[in-house]
Amino acid sequence: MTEAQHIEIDRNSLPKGEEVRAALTQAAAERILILDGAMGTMIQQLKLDEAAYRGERFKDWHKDVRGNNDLLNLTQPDAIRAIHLQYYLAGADMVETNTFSSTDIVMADYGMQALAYELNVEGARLAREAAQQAFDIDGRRRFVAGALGPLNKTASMSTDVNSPGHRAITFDEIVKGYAEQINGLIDGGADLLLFETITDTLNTKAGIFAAQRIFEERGDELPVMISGTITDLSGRTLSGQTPTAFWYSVRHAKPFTIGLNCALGANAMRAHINELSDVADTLICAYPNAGLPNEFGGYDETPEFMARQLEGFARDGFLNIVGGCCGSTPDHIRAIKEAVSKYKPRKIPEVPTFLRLSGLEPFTLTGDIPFVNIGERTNVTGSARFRKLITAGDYTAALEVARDQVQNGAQVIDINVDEGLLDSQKVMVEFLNLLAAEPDIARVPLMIDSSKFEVIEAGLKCVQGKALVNSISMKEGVEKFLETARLVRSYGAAVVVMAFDEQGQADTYERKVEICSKAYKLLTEEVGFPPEDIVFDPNIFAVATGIEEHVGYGIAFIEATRTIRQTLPHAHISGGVSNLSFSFRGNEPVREAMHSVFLYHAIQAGMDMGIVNA
Ligand code: THG
Repeated sequence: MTEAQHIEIDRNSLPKGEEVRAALTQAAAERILILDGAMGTMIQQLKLDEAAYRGERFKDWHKDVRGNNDLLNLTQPDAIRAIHLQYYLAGADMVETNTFSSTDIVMADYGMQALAYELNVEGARLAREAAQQAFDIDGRRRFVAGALGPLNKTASMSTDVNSPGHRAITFDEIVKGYAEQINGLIDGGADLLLFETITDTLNTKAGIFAAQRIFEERGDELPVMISGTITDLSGRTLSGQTPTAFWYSVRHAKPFTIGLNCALGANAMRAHINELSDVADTLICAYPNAGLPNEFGGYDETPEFMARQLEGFARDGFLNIVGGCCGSTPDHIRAIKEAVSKYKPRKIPEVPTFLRLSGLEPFTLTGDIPFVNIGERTNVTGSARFRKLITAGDYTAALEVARDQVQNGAQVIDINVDEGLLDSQKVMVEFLNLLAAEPDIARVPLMIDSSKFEVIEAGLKCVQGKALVNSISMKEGVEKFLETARLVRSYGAAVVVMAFDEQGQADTYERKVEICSKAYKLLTEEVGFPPEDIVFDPNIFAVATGIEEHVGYGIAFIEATRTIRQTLPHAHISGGVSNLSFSFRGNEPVREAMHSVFLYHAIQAGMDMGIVNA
């Protein structure tokens, strides 16, 4: 039989997330935990031929399957279980399931997309069985980490050199693929999930999105480990992020560990683990390769050598969980365990509560930064030039507008393509995908701006960094507000909240403060939104319009800013500064003078961000 098989699941017997988390947290407080070594290296040593990969069930399969290591969960289960057992007995507290490529997305290479769920169930079951065998031998509890690999397609990079905006896969397709994989892993008895060898952070953000949805559906949240890959000596991920930028992008998953694996040996990985160890307020997990590949594609670091390097990590306090990737074997794991066992595990540092955003590089709004310049020019409603370029489809020149702003000191850029004559959702996606291919622009975090939440959501599905959403509000009621805020959080973004409710935009001091206070309470208490990720916009309106009621608008904003900063801890204040001088359009010197005076007072009152002409 070659079709996907029906699988019986006894859900009551599956691990419970809360119990696993408590047990792991306690163990990790006592010692450095040990992860297993490479599965691929061990499989290679078995020298299995095409017939062995196929087994009886796939003997007539229409494609070659040698090299499809995950298929061995079905065709050579005893061999896979035996490898897991070897690692457990070598000292691993935790092994990774043999499911690195078990999504419909990757399995399509073999025409085996229909097997994805089954591969994961069986992969997790084999590791579970090995954990039981190990327990029967020595009475020690072992854990099963459901391994989710990086995929063979990427959501944030183009595979077509002639078309930098092209994408071979969408965020939604990745969510679907990982969701099926996660359900399989959990049904097979995985204790936790491990996103590993991450080359594209956006793929993993889709994976996190899928995991959260499944945890909610199943009513049980498993610990999640996240392990990126620094591809080479550039010190960046394949998709171009620095380690800290990567951490900021995935921190919303509240991962049990963050760390790195693969690509580099321990020596070359050291500085990057050190960086994560300093910034991450969660456990650190490192599992490097046994050195860099030699000319035959093999790995040369001996167990003793690798163990000595990793001992240095432990001595310097970088480690909570350690293991090996390509080239490592049970002997390596035994030596690593022995080497790190004399050291205390890393203590999770207290990190200050700052707004932390990222593009390819991190942006941290520390107390040393008085004001964040958000570039206003990549907005079709705010720049005639940008509107003309976008409507004409001249994205190359439109990208220059973005680049100019970054060069002129914009620390974030606001992107808005809300134009009545355009399909703004489509344009947002096209523009962001092109922008992602420009490292000198994409290094800064993005503010995704639209009055339509569908456009914002489409934008969030294109950015690997931690973005700012501009904006949400209570103008369509509290329920809609909570719903959009939850979604923003699932995508890992921070949020601008406009002082706007069902009665309209707040124009007085009292209304501004009242609406922002209510929104703050809802976000922090109902949604669990981190207060430092909330940016209030108490509405900058045009002054000196000749209309009597507009006279107090500037002061109302400034005084509301002062009160909000004093009463709503860690929240920020932003606003569209150029709105102020709308009645002087065309008269740049007057506008600039007005903005300077306004900002002078508003910044003193606590305005710490602004959409400005950079
Ligand atoms: N709050 C939030 N988001 C916002 C605003 C806000 N987004 C849009 C806007 N307001 C902020 N952005 C701009 C951008 C440009 C101008 C004003 C606000 C502007 N442009 C010139 C003009 O129209 O005269 C430039 C004209 C041109 O070059 O064509 O003034 O308040 N959250």
